[in-house]
Amino acid sequence: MTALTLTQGDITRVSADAIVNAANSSLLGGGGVDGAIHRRGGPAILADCRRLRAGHYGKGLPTGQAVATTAGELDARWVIHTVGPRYSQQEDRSELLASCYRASLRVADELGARTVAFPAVSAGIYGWPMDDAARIAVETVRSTRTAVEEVRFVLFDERSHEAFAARLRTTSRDS
Ligand code: AR6
Repeated sequence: MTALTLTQGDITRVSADAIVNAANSSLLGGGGVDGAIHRRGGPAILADCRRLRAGHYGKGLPTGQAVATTAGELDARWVIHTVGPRYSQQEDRSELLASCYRASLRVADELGARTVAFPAVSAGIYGWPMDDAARIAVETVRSTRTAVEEVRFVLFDERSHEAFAARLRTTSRDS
């Protein structure tokens, strides 16, 4: 069974087999956690992303999908880039957000990653309400079959850490 753990802090300081990036379709960097990962991980990550754009992902990485690159100078073997949906009040995009977690774990399994660190995908610049983002993250990881032994949610601040902690307390293991 996969252990779900929580840490408050900067995901670029975490040690894990794979660190998940809340990227955008371009794969060419941005703000938030994406900017932090490229800054601390160094240019090797962007070089890999450019290769992906020149090859299979010429049109970019679609929302809800995931792809791996080197982790550069981060304390990890891979960065798994996933593209979360922008929050919309008009349209329910929860399935796309759940897909980010499933697709990232699928890539992690393909790589043989045993420990994977996730940020709160879509809950920053893409505007997803934190409590709902936490619910989708926890429910999806709990219900996904994976060989990953530990999924660690790394939350930047106390408020997001508490949202995930509350969700871990209330979501039953077999949901
Ligand atoms: N470690 C952990 N969590 C972080 C860090 C960090 N170093 N930095 C920010 N967060 P966001 P999104 C939290 O905006 O909403 C980028 O420009 C942050 O507080 O990084 O999926 C991309 O290129 C929030 O709770 O990602 C896309 O264009 C969570 O990580 C767009 O932003 C996600 O916030 C993606 O937006």
